[in-house]
Amino acid sequence: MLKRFTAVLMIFCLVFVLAACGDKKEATPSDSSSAKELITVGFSQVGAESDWRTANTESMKSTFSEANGFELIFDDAQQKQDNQIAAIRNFIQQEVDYIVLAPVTETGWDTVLQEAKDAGIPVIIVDRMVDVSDDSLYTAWVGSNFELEGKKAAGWLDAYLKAAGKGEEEVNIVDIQGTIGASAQIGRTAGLEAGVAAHSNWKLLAKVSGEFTQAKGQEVMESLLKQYGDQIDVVYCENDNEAFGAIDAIEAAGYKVGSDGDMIVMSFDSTNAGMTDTLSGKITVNTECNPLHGPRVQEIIDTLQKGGTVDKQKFVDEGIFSYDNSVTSIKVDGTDYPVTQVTDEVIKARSY
Ligand code: GYE
Repeated sequence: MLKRFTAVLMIFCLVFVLAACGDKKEATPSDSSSAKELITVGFSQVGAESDWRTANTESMKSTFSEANGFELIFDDAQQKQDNQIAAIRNFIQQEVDYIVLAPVTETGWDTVLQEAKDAGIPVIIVDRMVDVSDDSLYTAWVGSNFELEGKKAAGWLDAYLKAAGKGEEEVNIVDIQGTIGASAQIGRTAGLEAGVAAHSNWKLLAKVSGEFTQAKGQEVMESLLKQYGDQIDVVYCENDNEAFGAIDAIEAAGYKVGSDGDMIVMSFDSTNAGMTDTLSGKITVNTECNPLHGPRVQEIIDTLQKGGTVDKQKFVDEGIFSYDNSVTSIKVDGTDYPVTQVTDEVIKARSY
């Protein structure tokens, strides 16, 4: 009996010693096994075309840091889908734990996302959407309601013109669109077009892509001014950087922007620089698009890690900011949205 007890005790001690060794091993910071515990995320970013994009990249990089338990493999696709497809294939080869994709345009993803699915790697889509034949090719999407953004902007224009006593006047609009085929372009253009369709006195003179960049926004505006000159009343820019370029072109041509000028500029994103131009009145209205998606994507990954289920699609809440207070609220599809007048405090309270 005593013999048996001694044997059990010895086994118990041995297990204890081994367990202690195991603990010690895990606690050693220099041990390479601790690096393996990082969750590897491959992120294919569109590019660096705008202030919004820079803020988005920063949000992703600061969230998916080693300190937070991640190893981030970041790829800048320079606005080219082919580069994004190559990056995803590379992530698959590296056997990352998750693929995060901010797609440049909506279509053309079926094949490569099928490859990721076959490799068993969950794909999270962020910002713009993908248009795929099979929804199971991605796990979740988080981003903005771009069509709602466009409808809000058109709703603001309607209320603004009415408040200025110009509700019945003929209004000539030019649309400097984003990258054609990107969700942000599709939704914002659609929102404006719905507004034009609902107003017999609104005329869309032209719609041309400014590729979401300042340089292209300026170039496009220069040619629109050559073609239409002072017939233009409203310049609808589908992001802040296009608005910066358009404003430069308008001023260089000798026109004044703003509600007391020759034409008003409408914009999207509400980045810090965009809000500064809204405060000065160069941009009359700025519809917000929030780029801080890092923590939102992390929440999805955290839930998946715990074996939980996530929303297939999640929209972000966003505001609308104006230079003056002639419009304080707008109604879109039966819902009221407040319009906030930009002040120094409003800008200071924001982080991008
Ligand atoms: O509005 C623009 C950027 O997809 C929401 O892309 C994003 C858009 C954003 O280049 O500035």
